[in-house]
Amino acid sequence: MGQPHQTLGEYIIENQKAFRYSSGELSRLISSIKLAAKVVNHEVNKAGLVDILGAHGETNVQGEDQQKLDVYANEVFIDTLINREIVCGIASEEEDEFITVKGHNGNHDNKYVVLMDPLDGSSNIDVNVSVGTIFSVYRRITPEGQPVELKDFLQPGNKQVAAGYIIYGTSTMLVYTTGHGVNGFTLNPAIGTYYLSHPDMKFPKTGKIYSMNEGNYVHFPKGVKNYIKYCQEEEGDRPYTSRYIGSLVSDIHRNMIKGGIYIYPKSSKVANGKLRLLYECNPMAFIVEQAGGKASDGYQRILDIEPTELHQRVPFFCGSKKMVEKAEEFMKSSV
Ligand code: P6P
Repeated sequence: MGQPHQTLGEYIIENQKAFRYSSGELSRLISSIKLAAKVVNHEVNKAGLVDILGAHGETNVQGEDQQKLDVYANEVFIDTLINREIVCGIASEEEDEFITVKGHNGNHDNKYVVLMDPLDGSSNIDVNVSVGTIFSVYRRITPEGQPVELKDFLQPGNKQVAAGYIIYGTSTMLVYTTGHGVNGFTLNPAIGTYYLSHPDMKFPKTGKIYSMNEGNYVHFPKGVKNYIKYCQEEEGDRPYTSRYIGSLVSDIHRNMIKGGIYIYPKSSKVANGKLRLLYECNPMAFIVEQAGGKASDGYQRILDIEPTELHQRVPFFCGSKKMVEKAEEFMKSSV
């Protein structure tokens, strides 16, 4: 448990021994992410003032227009991780294939792989709505000393050793877990230091906010349509409030503080949903479960899904435990 107003650096040192592989490498990894987030935050915060808005003119493996800040954030996180000699491989939403990382002496001895969405919600960049970075960390399963392989990245989410997000909002926060609860650190931009502002974050067991893109209603499966009608009925603590800003990190962060459910289901438009399992759903699911919430694909636990592809998509139901369970009831009763 952190001390009030403890800095992130102090927290990492204090909790270093709590981590299974207490060699200090994971601490150095989190510290490198903390640094990269400050650099990206600096650009995000002045995006309106410099020529860094708008599309980069290329598309990523998802076929999505790459915003300039997407590309910039991707480069900053990759360069920072490589320079810290901790990871043997990196996968990113912005990279078609995984990146093999050698140590400065040309070896492949580093123990961790990182998967990330360097700037999630990028469609919000030009309209000044908060965006985020999501990261997921695993210990490699192939022998140290050999080049990293795809199987090191295709591990189920229940094998993650750390996961977190940075939200570039009205303030910049780093929220992460190493399997011992969830803690939130807020950046003081004046001095470039993160302070423990949200110790031991807990997802409310229930809530009154539902978050999804209802513009896709006609394409949704029957179970989702029935759940939406349930949320809108005049009964008990319902109708609920609809809140959706199209930025996964922001929608889930708000719901983790206030209580709520986020749903991005499969539909007749997107057969497996839109969100990627490895660097969006798994890390958010690890965080949400560590805070007492729940995350599934409408039927099975996200963290138990055996990945088959680097950029595979899954339906995503995530948030307050009782709300996810109710949504799952509708999904199961409408097959
Ligand atoms: P839609 C952003 O592109 C993202 O991956 C998530 O951050 C967000 O929740 C979702 O897609 C928004 O998708 O189809 O509602 O615009």
